[in-house]
Amino acid sequence: MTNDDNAKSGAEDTGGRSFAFETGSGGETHQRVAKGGDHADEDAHLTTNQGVRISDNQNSLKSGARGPVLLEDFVLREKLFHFDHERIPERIVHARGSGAHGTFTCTRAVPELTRAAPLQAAGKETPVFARFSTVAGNRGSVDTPRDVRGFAVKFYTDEGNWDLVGNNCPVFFIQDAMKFPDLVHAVKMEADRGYPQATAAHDTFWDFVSLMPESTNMLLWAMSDRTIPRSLRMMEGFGVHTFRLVNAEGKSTFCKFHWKPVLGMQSTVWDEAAKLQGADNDYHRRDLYEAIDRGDFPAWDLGLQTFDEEFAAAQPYDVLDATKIIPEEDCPVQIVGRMELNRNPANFFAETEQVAFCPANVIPGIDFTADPLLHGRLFSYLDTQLKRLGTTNFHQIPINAPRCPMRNFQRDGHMQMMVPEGRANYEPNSLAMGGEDGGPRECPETGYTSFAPRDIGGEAGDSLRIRAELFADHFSQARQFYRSQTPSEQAHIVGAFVFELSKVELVHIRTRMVSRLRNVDEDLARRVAEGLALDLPPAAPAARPPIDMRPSDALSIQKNMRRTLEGRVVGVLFGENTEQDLLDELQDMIEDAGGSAHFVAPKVGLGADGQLAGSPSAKFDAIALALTEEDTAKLLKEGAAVQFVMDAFGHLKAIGASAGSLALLDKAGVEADDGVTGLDAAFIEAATRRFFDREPKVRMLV
Ligand code: HDD
Repeated sequence: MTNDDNAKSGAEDTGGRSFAFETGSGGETHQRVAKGGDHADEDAHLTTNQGVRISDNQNSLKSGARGPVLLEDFVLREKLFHFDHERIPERIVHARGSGAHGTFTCTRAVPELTRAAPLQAAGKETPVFARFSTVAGNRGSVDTPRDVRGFAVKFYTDEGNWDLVGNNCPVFFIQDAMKFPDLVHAVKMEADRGYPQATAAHDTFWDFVSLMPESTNMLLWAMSDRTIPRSLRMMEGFGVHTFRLVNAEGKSTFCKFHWKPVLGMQSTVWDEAAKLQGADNDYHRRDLYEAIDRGDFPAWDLGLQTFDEEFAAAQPYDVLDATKIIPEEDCPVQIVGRMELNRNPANFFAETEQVAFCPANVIPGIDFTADPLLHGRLFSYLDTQLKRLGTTNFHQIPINAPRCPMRNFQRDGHMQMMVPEGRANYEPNSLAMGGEDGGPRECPETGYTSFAPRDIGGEAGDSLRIRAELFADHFSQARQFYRSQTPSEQAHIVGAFVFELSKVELVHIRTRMVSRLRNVDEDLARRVAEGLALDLPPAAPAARPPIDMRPSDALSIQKNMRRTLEGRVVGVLFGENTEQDLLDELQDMIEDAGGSAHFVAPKVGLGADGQLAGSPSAKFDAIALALTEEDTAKLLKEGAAVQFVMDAFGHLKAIGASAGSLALLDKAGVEADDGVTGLDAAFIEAATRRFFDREPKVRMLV
């Protein structure tokens, strides 16, 4: 056998896709991109990392056709060496995430509040990269567990990178960074058994939080529908902490950051989220990617809640306490800009995995307050990148590199990519006087200066391991949150507590948690206890008795939902005998209303986007049954078809049905209501919403 024969026996030639490296266009980030090869192109040859052309990518070098592999095979050794080291440590929290590039456009300049570059002029555009994540699960875990979602945005501003590293809930579990490692240990899989994955529903989490009354407000958020979003595109984001805006005159204003989704907020119901987990591990990642891919760019408005010290001092909570919100009714959110995500990452690892966020990345015009949780974060995020990305030079990775000039005297370190010229690697120096490049100098007028007066909570004082007095009110806002929800949302919160605490094996933990809930709301505690078949325990002692705050409509998802088909998907089930005209008509109606149609059939070859068994209705916002009587008769014997309809009804979705499909509705136990329509305009109208009043028919609510 000749070498040529050998090559042929290894693999078919698939067109020679090879990877040549070139400097990306624009050059600002020195991004290196791989592109497909073309044999005609000189650069298209497969090479080693040393640039040596590879003649055979199928066979290792052997001593004879049946002999051992030779150690001298540098092509094989280099390939395996690189492969063996492809994985880097995952993030200790927020390991599973999805990201996208986009643009932030200022819609209302606020120079009176801040000198931050992106907010100086209406119309000003700033490139961004956003990453959304679950918190507890590992990198390979699923997208739809009940979990808080990370909402991190890197603004590549003219004055440096500004990272707004927030969540989709505006409060946090703990008040002091000292407790973060304990919280994370408790929520992740249990130390001895290595499970459960990606869920808080287990003993150690509830043990910890039931012993930490400060977590109560966040627990209410976590047990609400906020943590089972329908789409990453349909959730709010929050900077959580009180930050400080500083204007050009040095005047400071306190600020909370909000992201409001243009598509409106939308969540799933719990059974739907659980079924999505089985249907598609990548449900949110795919949804984000596909939306951007088809040009349906997700967008959020950036809002500011701004206030002064007088306002802060007048509130019954401490604005430095990250377990508290500032109700929007007391301090309105002013919209100052819009973020649109309009470009998928070209490479998941290079961008979404290697992006490194850090709350300490601020720019002139943005500063910190003395929130003790924030201060721990200012250390932790920089520190973790050394472990994860392996070098202090991680800021040179294209996704992390600023897009404005970056010059200093920091030098060397692992994976140094820059080649600074000359002798100037210290300052002050007078090398310029000798005709050499002396390097950059500090800029007192335009450089970052920390806000000087250390006011609220930041007064210098004795060194004490202590918290401010109002931090001890653990329940007033949890109560406000519960009482601000619709009855259906309250039932979901009760259901979530019952579900999670039912997974807790140690009964004393369940009991302790319910005793805390009595401080929040007696109705909530009683219903959870009933759902657990637990005798109502006495209320836990409260460090500070809760007060009754005014309910806030802004805290409810259902009160703020947008009735629209935009960004929503309708699942259309059809069969062998369905007229193409009907499908075309449905598609037009759905698309005219801003939605998209996903066609499902028992056999994919019928022209469907998905096969029935792999396309449960949990994946869609509404379903249309475009079946003839003959098709329906066959599908009555198909469990997946019956489940398709039963779940859509149970998940409170609109169901549009052709006359021929009615037998399937009956078999699935569908009862007539406003959400069950024909395949007409009424269906399109119904598809813009969920039918929460249907819920008592399909679920035993405690
Ligand atoms: Fe954190 C990652 C959000 C408290 C320490 N955090 C991380 C990410 C988000 C948040 C969105 C993922 C960023 C990405 O996509 O890469 N974290 C929050 C919010 C908090 C918070 C909103 C409370 C208001 N975090 C917090 C504390 C500490 C950390 C108190 C430690 C003292 N967080 C980290 C970390 C991570 C992280 C361990 C893991 C990976 C990373 O930073 O880059 O350093």
